Amino acid sequence: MTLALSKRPGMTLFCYALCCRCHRTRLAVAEKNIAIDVVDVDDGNYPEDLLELNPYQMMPTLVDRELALYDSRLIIEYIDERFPHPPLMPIDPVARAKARLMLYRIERDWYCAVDKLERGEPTEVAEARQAIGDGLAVLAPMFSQAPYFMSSEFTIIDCYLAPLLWRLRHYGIKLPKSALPVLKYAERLFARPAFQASLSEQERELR
Ligand SMILES: N[C@@H](CCC(=O)N[C@@H](CS)C(=O)NCC(=O)O)C(=O)O
Repeated sequence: MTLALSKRPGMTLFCYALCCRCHRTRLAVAEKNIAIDVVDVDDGNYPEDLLELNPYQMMPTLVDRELALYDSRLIIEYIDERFPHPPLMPIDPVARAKARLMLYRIERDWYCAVDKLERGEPTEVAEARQAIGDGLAVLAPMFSQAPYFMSSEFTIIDCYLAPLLWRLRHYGIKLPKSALPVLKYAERLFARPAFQASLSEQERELR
């Protein structure tokens, strides 16, 4: 007998093992170092009541007692507000707006390209590979200005970038030599204990 979701004692995050939006959510949770049950629902292995709680049947989905939350961005923002330390969002309103704009751009330009890499026609796949590679190369100088993306501390933007960078080789994206700062930045992210803790077994095997 499975436990009804709303009766689960703590928080549960339902994820796919290889989805990069699930990965960014697992990473935010790992950075907060909170006790949370992460459940893989690959192969349509959803608990029945999850289907009732999430009309879109998309992962990730977070269940925290009576709250069922879907959409990785909403989940990450909720986790950041419920567990404020260490903060993932800047405090100042202008800096927060800039961070949100950057998240919007990463989602629109790169995560949507990842969707095409995973499910698109061959021409779309080639275009998506090119878009991510060129985009990272253009931004390369920004990755050497601070240990994290434009910040001395790890932020929500790093949560979004890390899953993409972990998958570059898997997606066949080669960066030019001029993008070396991006690769160095990626190694700094991958070395974080929280990043290592965020990886599913299948993700670990991607590299
Ligand atoms: N905007 C949503 C999109 C989530 C999404 O597209 N999830 C995919 C996996 S990457 C999904 O669950 N697709 C339905 C399915 O595979 O059954 C988010 O950021 O969480």
